[in-house]
Amino acid sequence: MNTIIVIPTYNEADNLSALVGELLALDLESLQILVVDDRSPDGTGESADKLARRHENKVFVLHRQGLRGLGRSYLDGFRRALAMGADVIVQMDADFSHSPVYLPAMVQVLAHADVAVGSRYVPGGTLDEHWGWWRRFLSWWANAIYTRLILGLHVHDGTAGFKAWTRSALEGIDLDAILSNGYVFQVEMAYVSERLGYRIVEIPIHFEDRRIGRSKMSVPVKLEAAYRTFEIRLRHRRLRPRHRRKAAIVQSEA
Ligand SMILES: Nc1nc2c(ncn2[C@@H]2O[C@H](COP(=O)(O)OP(=O)(O)O)[C@@H](O)[C@H]2O)c(=O)[nH]1
Ligand SMILES: [Mg+2]
Repeated sequence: MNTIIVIPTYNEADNLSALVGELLALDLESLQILVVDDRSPDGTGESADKLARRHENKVFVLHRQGLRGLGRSYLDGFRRALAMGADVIVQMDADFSHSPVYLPAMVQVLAHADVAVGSRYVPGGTLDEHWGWWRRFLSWWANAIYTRLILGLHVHDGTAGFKAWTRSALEGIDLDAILSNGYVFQVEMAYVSERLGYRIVEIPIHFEDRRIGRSKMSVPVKLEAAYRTFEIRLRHRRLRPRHRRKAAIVQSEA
C-alpha cells in the first residue's frame, strides 16, 4: 500500500528536514513525502529539493507558482498524490504540531474508515498547555459552536489539519468545487466528507504548538473563515452519497 504524505510549507526551512527524518523512520510500508512549497522566501523550497535528492523516490517537491495559500497548496498536492498512485493520502503541518507518532494508527484505521482525523477534541485529545485562554476559547468556539451550528458538523475537530484519506474518498470529492484557501479549507473538506456520507474516525492527538518559526495564521485568514462558513453550506448542502465522483473522471484530469 502506497502512502503519500502531503506537507504544505511556507517558511519552514528549520522544521522540514527534521520532520522528513522522523517520517522516513516510521515503520510504514512504501511511504512517500510530497512537499508543497509556496515559494517560501526562507529557502524551504531549496532545502526540500536537497531532501528529494538525498531520498530519491521517497521525497518529492511541488513548487507552486501564482497565488499562495494553504487550500490551493493542498488541492495541488492531493491531485499530484493521486496522479502518483497513492492508496492513502495523509495531510499534516510541517511544524511538528502534528506528531508523526500518530500516523501508523491513522493509516491503520482506514481499513474500516474513509477518513481518519487527528483530533484535539475527542477524549484523550489535548491542546498545548502553553495556549492562553483566548486562543483555546477561539479554537473551541470555532469547533463546538460556529461550525456545528452553521454546518451541523458531527466531527469534533472540524478545523483539524491532520488527516488521512483513502484514495477512493479523495477521488470521490470534486476538488474543483473546493473554494477555501485559509484554514477554513479544513472545515470545507470535513463538511463535504460528511455530506458525501464518508465514515470519519477521530484519533485523539496531543496538539503541540510550533517550537520553531512563526504561525501564518493572519487576520485575512480568520476573516475568510468567518464569511466562508456560510458560503460552504450554501455551496455543498445538497451533496449526498450518490454524488461521490467516480475514480476514472478524476484520474483523467490529474
Ligand atoms: N504551501 C503553503 N503552506 C502554508 C501556507 N500557510 C501556511 N502553510 C503551512 O501550513 C501549515 C500550518 O500553518 P501554521 O502557520 O503552522 O498555522 P497554525 O498552526 O494555525 O498557526 C504549516 O506547515 C505551514 O508552513 C501557504 O500559504 N502555503
Ligand atoms: Mg502551526
